Amino acid sequence: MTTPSDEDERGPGSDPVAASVDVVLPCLDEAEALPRVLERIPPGWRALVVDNGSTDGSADIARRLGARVVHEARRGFGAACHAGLTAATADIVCFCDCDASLDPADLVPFVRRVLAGEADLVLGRRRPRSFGAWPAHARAGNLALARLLRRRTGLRLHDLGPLRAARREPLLALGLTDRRSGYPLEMVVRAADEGWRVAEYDVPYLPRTGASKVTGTWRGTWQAVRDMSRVLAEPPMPRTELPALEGAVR
Ligand SMILES: Nc1nc2c(ncn2[C@@H]2O[C@H](COP(=O)(O)OP(=O)(O)O)[C@@H](O)[C@H]2O)c(=O)[nH]1
Ligand SMILES: [Mg+2]
Repeated sequence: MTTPSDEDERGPGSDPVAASVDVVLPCLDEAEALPRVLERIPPGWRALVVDNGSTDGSADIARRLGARVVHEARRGFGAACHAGLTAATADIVCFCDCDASLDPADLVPFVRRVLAGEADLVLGRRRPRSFGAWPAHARAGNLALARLLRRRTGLRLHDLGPLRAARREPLLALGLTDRRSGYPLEMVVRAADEGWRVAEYDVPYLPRTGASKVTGTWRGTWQAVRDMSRVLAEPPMPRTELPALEGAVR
């Protein structure tokens, strides 16, 4: 597990990494946050905004700001993420929420790590910068989940954050099936079952812009708990043939 000490690796002004990178941005009514998120996409990377029937003009704003817009009729965080992954064409695919709580420029060191062949999946550990950035119940739930994940997979992660990077083809080959709130957890569980090296970087977490669709509501939280419990209850998938991997975070 790594905590970056090189602050200058961050920010859109730094060397953007010579690789093809698509950033998948699940979006449900994020008109207010979109401009701030899209202006932080590192130069040369492509933004894929996955719109799930927003009614606030998010899709038009994203298009006007130069993003490619993918439409996904089926509601759900996982449905949006997976539609983005399926539509992506780059070697590396990143994921970032579209609510301005996370900075896509923080993905630069993640991508470097994947390109260097040092990790197969890199996750951002959310570090709140202010009181209220992360509701207490969401934070506690996430910590409990990290413990359950450790028991199930051996991975010692602190968070199951939405800021991520991995290679596109192996990600698709994980065959993720959850299309709701279990998707981020299923990605990590299946990656662990396949012997992927999973790394974690600290990233600042800011109060979101606009209203929460998932953990900021009781219904969203309840659904997330149900979806994630289902993922953890699934028996491990038979491991596919992979080259020997060393240095997994276990
Ligand atoms: N496309 C799509 N995006 C969603 C859906 N639910 C949530 N999102 C997006 O997923 C991201 C995370 O949702 P958010 O409301 O911030 O969840 P929270 O961080 O748990 O409060 C945001 O960018 C949302 O717009 C959905 O059903 N479809
Ligand atoms: Mg959020």
